[in-house]
Amino acid sequence: MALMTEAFALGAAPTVQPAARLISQPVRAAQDAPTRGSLSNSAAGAAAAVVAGAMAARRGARQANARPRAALRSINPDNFSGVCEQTGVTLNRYMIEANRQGVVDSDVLSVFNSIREATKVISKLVNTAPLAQAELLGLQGEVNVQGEDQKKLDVITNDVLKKALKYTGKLGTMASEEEDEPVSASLEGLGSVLADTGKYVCVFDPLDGSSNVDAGIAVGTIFGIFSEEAAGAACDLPTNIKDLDDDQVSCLAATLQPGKNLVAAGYVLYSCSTELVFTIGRGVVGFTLDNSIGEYVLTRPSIKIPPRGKIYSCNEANIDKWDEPFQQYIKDIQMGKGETGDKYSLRYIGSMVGDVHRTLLYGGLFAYPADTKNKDGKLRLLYEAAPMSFLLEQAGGLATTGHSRVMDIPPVNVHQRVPIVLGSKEDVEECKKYYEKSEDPKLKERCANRLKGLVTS
Ligand code: AHM
Ligand code: MG
Repeated sequence: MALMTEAFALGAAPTVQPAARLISQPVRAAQDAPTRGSLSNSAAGAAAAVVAGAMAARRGARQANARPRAALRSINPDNFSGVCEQTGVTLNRYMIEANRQGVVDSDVLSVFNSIREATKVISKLVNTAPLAQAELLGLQGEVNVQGEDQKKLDVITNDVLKKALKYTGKLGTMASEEEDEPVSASLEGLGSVLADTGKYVCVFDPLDGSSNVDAGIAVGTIFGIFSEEAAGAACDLPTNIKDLDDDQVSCLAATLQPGKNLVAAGYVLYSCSTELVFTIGRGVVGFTLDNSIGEYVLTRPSIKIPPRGKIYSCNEANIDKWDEPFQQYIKDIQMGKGETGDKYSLRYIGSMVGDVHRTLLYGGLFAYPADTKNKDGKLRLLYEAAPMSFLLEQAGGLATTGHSRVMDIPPVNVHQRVPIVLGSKEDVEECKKYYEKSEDPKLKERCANRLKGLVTS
């Protein structure tokens, strides 16, 4: 659930929806830009220089600690020496081993420590919300930029995660579904702790699926970690950002990265048990929170999604509004007319984390496609679709918009939406064929534009 009162857009396409109130001038200026990326005029050149300067200053301060990225290597818990027979492999132990093997640096280790502690608190809050009643349940009274009601737990969990991440001292920037714009450490009171040390960008949705939370139904936290260094090369700058101040510019440049730049990503599912599932680019692992010792314990050392499933998961109430290829695909697998000849079953919670978790373990497909009302679907690229796509790919699955790999799409807006179809490799490939056959020129154009960094809604 998002709380923002406005999207923080960069260089939108001519057809972009107007959305400017709070951040006003800088954002409007950026939205007025006809396209992004080319930096051909002098204003753009000056803006680029500002960005480059801000980024370089941050990078320069960190140069001494820079370490080369480790060679690909999987972490095998069977090789850990001296694992406690009582606790098994805790998350802390696992990450320390990953650090020893050079798979993650100590900064990522610190960020994971924060996520671990914050999500334990969120798990407790979600579990005890019915007992706390008015303190934790119900609406906060605000409406976000998408016109959605803000839940009390959205606000509280965002705060828990944000503070935990800030105090690591290892993040330069963070972006949350619950914030209007990326939060640079130096823009807020805690800045002095972070400003000179941060080299990672954390994106997160603290309480995804929160419309379910008052009913005690599964919800989750989604997170992704980018390296700020990678932004310099990959972040295509807008043509008109001269009105942004240096911190804002630096934040945006560091935050708007495609999913393929992710260093780590994962989710925590708050359900019958609390499950932390993540990737650090070496496959996918799953931990379960053992409340008796207050630790995440390794329960799934290597998660691989089955290559085929028999379940599809999407809000079928929208079927008449979906893009035609997705409508046809679903109709076919419902009736056993797909490649396998099996009739697929529908399972849908309406909490992405819960639906993706089941898809990951049982196989099949989860989707939130575009529809006539939401031309880019509902789910957010940066902190929902991209982290989940990284995770699914690392588990042997696929994630696509129907047309392109989600991980390849360059975000131009922190809260940009994207259609998504993810799951078992063969199921997603089958679905993709329906899109490839489509002759709809508008659909093709929308899909192609996304890859070029042009958003249409
Ligand atoms: P939220 O971030 O505001 O909670 O919205 C995201 C959620 C996803 O968890 C879920 O997949 C989707 O919204 C469900 O939407 P719908 O109710 O339209 O099916
Ligand atoms: Mg969400």
